[in-house]
Amino acid sequence: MRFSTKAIHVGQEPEATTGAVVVPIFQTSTYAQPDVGVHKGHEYSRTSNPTRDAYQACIAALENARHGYAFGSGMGAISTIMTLFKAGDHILSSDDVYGGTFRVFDKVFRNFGLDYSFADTSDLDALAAAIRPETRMVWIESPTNPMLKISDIAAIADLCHRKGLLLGVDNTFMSPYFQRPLELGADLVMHSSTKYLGGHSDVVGGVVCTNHDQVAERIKFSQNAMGAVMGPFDAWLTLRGLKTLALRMERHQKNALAVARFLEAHDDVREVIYPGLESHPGHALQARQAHGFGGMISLRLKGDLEAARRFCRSTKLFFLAESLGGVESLLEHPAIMTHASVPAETRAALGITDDFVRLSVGIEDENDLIEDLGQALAAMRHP
Ligand code: P1T
Repeated sequence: MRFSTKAIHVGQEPEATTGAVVVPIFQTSTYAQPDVGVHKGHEYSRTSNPTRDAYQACIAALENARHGYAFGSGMGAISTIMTLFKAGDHILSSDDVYGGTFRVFDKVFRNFGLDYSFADTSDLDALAAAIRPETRMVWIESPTNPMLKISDIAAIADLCHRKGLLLGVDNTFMSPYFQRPLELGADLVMHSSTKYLGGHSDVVGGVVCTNHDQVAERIKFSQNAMGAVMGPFDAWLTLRGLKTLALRMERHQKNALAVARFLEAHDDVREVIYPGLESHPGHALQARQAHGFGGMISLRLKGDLEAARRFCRSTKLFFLAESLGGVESLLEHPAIMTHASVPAETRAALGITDDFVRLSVGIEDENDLIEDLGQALAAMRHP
């Protein structure tokens, strides 16, 4: 079965008792048992739920994984992955990751004795030099949030496996439609399903997929033991989102390329960062390892913080909001919003400056989006 067919059929047989073609929302916490210790496949919804099972089967199939586990948020998924490790273990992470990812590593799991360091994983030598004897996992985003740096997933997987390390990839920005890290050798793939998988900005969730049976056993155990599970209605919404993932991703990308070209030619924009532009340093690598470039664009404006604020509050179709990957276009100011928990010096070193803005390009008409950005740039220049 191919991608778009899997998205609509895997885990989604007509319901056994009624023939309903849509997987029902099994909004139940528990299941009546015919006898003590005898059950019909489900005992308690933290452990398993039929709606969540259907979604997990589908997303695992889309990532070409044997196992998928759904969580109440992307952070819940990442936190559960951390239970694979013990005090003294070291995790080497991309330096440019979502602010909340940095925060949970730095402010939560360090307190439990896990150690973290951060490197530019788009530079294989820098990554190799940062591996320590205690390193157990390399954790990357590619493209990174928000600088959209591209890391060579297959080369990193190779390096990790030679050294006995796991490679985990946060694939949120690509979705499995454009990039399937397990096929490139990664051991774990994770998503904030709040973004492209759900796709409609109406549900928060996270997911972990793997083909590594021992890792899967432990994630499944921790999913139940820690309990950061996705609820049935949220699983249903996300499964519904998956059905149109392929169509939406194509449109996100088409719109993003049009918007990126418009911004690249605009006098009030200093720099446009979009992996689909030939000017992006990771363009060729992205073209090789992925099936597309996605819908996220970062840009540097010609102006200071006040100018960036004026730009951000002047768009009408692009809502000023955190998050990404929904049908509606969003924009945000990473230094003040999504990456405020990253220390100021680190932000400066990464290039998350006051003039830096991130766009999540939605699936509206590209001409309306371009007009909206054009009028906001005019409002920025002429307050
Ligand atoms: O928000 P949540 O579902 O818990 O997922 C966290 C997360 C993990 N990984 C990446 C790459 C992410 O972008 C996110 C969430 N990001 C935003 C809310 C944002 O605006 O960047």
